[in-house]
Amino acid sequence: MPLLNLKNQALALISQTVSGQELAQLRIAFLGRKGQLNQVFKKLDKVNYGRQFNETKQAIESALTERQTQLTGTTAEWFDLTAPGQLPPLGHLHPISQAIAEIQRIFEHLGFTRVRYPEVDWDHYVFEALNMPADHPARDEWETIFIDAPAHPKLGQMVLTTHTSNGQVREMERVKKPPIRMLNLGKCYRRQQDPTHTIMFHQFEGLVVDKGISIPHLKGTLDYFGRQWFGPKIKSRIRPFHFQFTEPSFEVDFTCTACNGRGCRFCKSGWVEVGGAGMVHPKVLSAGGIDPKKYSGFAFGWGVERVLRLKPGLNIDDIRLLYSTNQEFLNQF
Ligand code: FA5
Repeated sequence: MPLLNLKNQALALISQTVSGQELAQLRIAFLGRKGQLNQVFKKLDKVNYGRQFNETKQAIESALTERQTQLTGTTAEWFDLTAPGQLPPLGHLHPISQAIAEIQRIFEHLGFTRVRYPEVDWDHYVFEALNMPADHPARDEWETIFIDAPAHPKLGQMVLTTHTSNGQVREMERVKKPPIRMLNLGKCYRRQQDPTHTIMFHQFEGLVVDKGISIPHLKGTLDYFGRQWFGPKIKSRIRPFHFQFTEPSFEVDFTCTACNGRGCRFCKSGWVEVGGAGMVHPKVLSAGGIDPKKYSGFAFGWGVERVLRLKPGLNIDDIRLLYSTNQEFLNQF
């Protein structure tokens, strides 16, 4: 009976407390070494009341803990000064910006100089000087977006650049005398939209003009880029094609990194195309003021999104994701 009375008394007092301090005092008063529980227990027969003693102690302890939670909302008031702080979320460069920096680094190793030419350029640099005179059917392929502005008397209408090849004649005019080793990397625009095409995309254009430049120089550059970008096992091939501004012209393929060239759902044939290339057409050299009898050159133009989607381990099915605000996708880079 004395233990039961003590328990009831303690629980009643605990339920009336209004602060943590009062609770702490009650804890000492009832459960402390010289507290009431021990005092009462001293006078009792230890063998018969042992179990009841433990039950009383536990009941008072849990009443104290429960009241503590009610009063403060936490079981313990403490603040860990050593806990690491919460970092604010950090952003990073967009995957295309990262790709551009890496492509630039690779070509700088070969002595190429990065240049930038206008995104909105005259018809002359985008078509005319590249051996595509007005009304030439080859112009149809470029899905061009025209600017609604008065035409220049000599340079023609303004267009959003459909390819970075507009930099070829601009670079010849800037450098005037070869050697030229240009990397023109910039935005291009075409009226296209599907999983592998976007209205705005990026191309990187190489142009090398000097004495004695031939196709093996092009193939060597291509292979160097392939090994640096995709890895040492990559293979490349050039296939005959047609561009108005190169002769001969090629399309450039690399082995698919998803299946190592065996052929899969992603590539079908084991090869994936990254862009065009060829030996600079004599008419283009002449348009840039360079004598085609003395000099020759190669050029290539490949898609940044295209080479990025093929990077080992990425295999991006839909490049439109790159220009979405899908954080789950973008945060992976
Ligand atoms: C050209 O644009 C030529 N100017 C390339 C060239 C340069 C040939 C120098 C010879 C000498 P093409 O239209 O095939 O070629 O485009 C080249 C690459 O740009 C494509 O293979 C693809 O990788 C990329 N590309 C083209 N259109 C789009 C698009 N709408 N979205 C994303 N990438 C594109």
